[in-house]
Amino acid sequence: MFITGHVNPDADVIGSSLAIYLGIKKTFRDKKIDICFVEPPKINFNFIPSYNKILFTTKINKKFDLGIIMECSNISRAGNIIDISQLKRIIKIDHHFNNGDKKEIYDLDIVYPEYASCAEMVFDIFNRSNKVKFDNEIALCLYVGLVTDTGMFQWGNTNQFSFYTAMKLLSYGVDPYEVYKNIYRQRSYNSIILLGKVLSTLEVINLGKKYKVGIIFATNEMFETTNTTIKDTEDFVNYPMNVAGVNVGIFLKEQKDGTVRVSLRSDSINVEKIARLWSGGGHKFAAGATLNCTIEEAKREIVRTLKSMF
Ligand SMILES: [Mn+2]
Repeated sequence: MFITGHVNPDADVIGSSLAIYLGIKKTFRDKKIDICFVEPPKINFNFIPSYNKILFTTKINKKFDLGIIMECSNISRAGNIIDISQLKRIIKIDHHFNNGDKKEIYDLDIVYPEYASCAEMVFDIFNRSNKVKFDNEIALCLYVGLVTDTGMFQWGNTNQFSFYTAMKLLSYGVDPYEVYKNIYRQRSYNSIILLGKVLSTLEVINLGKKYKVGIIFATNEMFETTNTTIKDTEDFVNYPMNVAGVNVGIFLKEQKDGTVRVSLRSDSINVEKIARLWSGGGHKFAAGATLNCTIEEAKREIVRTLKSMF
């Protein structure tokens, strides 16, 4: 059996993949499972149980009886780690809207965008199966995905089921403060200095009468002078949203190849639709795209587009 998930893996895809790995390993002891990702995550997830069982590799050549593809709105999001012809059967589990994926390649296509995280989907699947026994390790894997994908139960996707799942997971001994420390209190000194520079670029612009956009950006020069990389900017996009009245937060990152990575957040505007204008995607209130231009041009283009919409 083979498990993989999307490129640039986050805590949800890592945690829910490991929960599946552990759930199946512990239930069917003789099952051989390869859990592989095309690249390592940007932040350290060593504390997630069985994290050391993940193989990070660009290509897998073996064949498998079953492949589970986690959180890929399109199979290409797995980064070509495997060809579907190497998998006899394929299951996909995702809480994002399908993005141009062909349904017929999956034997089971489990996509429910109403779930806040893959972790909750895996919890629900195991819970309904009555076969997999939850324990502290599986619960911790899932809790990590749940807490990060809901922004610590603060984002708009958080719902009753998120809290219900959290309650159940905590009953297996998960310590929320330990998880919080392991995820949110691991910042390097340099990344805080970078944050200061990035925040000083903040600009708030009115869009019509109702909406306000807050924009920040990071240039290659900022990364160089603070000895940081894009990996150090994980949650920067959320900061503009902290300004009173701002409904759209935008973070522009200059990338090494000269393109600009745009992250969009909102609490009231469908930014996924906006990201699509530049062939990007994501969720209704959290999306991203890449623009092939300078930061200044990207900023102008985005503000112009937003102004024309509102
Ligand atoms: Mn997720």
